[in-house]
Amino acid sequence: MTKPGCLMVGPMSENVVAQLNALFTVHNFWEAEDKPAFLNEIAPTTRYVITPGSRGCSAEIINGLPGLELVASMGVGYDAVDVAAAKAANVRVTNTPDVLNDCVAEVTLGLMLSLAHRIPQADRYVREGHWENAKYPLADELFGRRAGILGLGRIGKEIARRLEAMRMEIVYHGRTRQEDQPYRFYDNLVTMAREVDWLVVIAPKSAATNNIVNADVMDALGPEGCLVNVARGSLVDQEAMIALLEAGKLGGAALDVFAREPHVPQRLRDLENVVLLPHVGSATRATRRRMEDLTVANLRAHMNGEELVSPVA
Ligand code: NAP
Ligand code: 8YV
Repeated sequence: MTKPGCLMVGPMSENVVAQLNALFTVHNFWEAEDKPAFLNEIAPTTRYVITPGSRGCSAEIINGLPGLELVASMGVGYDAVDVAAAKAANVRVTNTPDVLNDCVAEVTLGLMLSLAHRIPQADRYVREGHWENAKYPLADELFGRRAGILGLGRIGKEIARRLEAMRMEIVYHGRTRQEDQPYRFYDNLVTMAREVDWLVVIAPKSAATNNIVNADVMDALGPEGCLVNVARGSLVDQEAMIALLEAGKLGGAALDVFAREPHVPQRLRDLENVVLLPHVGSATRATRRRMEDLTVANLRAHMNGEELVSPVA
């Protein structure tokens, strides 16, 4: 029996490719020079798309493959998949929730400890030999501070647990109060920002969250306040953030995500009161393996006529 076609939008790991080759005829989209012609050519036999979350799946791909049944996206955030186009074409979409919660929460804690204790700068201080001449300046700590979580979802809750272990006070903002949560709820983000020391952003990218952390929110966080973004760059007004950090009106920022990745503006890279990571929230071998396997498990389930493991709503 001939294997159905699966379009791979961007390069994926050997583990994924090996599993896909056993099930499908795999088509590498990123290598095609004439993409519309390529889609045309593979359309008659292609029922599946697999994609790294960062690349997603455009309406052009979805509409260019009339036999498409499922888009399996690797990542919990599926903002790069045109879900409206998929829905209109009766194409299912899956993502990879939960399997990365602990990893992203750990990285968030690492970012916060790094910014408070100035760990990257202190490391540089030793490497560059400055310790021989003078003591390193005093830093700050998480203990006793209040953290406001914007987006107390699957990952937000794991971050909260870890910050509790740091003996921080936790509060949160979202569209709805979660009665089963022990933390104080704020229905207004500016009010929460005014009353916390740290604002941790971990809500999905959407039209509603675009620049949700605007100049007013960051002003309210203030010169002693620290911003942490592990969600998507689009949730923070990056220009306003840089201006406030430069002016000392925002205390610091710890960032895993940016407005135009992988571009990070020079003005941001020049600042001392920031810690910058190249979008590595889920980038460990074990977590990526779990994400990969879940992505393929969804394809396999659909092929076998079973329930999808993790469909998006
Ligand atoms: P989740 O379980 O769906 O939680 C999202 C939270 O955001 C919910 O508590 C939700 O609460 C809140 N939210 C949604 N829309 C909102 C709005 N308009 N205003 C305020 N709050 C809103 O998602 P998750 O699995 O924790 O993942 C969250 C996001 O993290 C992903 O979408 C992804 O973009 C990002 N992420 C980044 C990395 C990385 O590598 N840096 C890794 C994984 C995930 P309400 O429904 O009450 O509003
Ligand atoms: C990855 C992520 O960068 O899951 C997400 O939403 O942002 C990260 O885990 C990426 O999506 C992996 O393809």
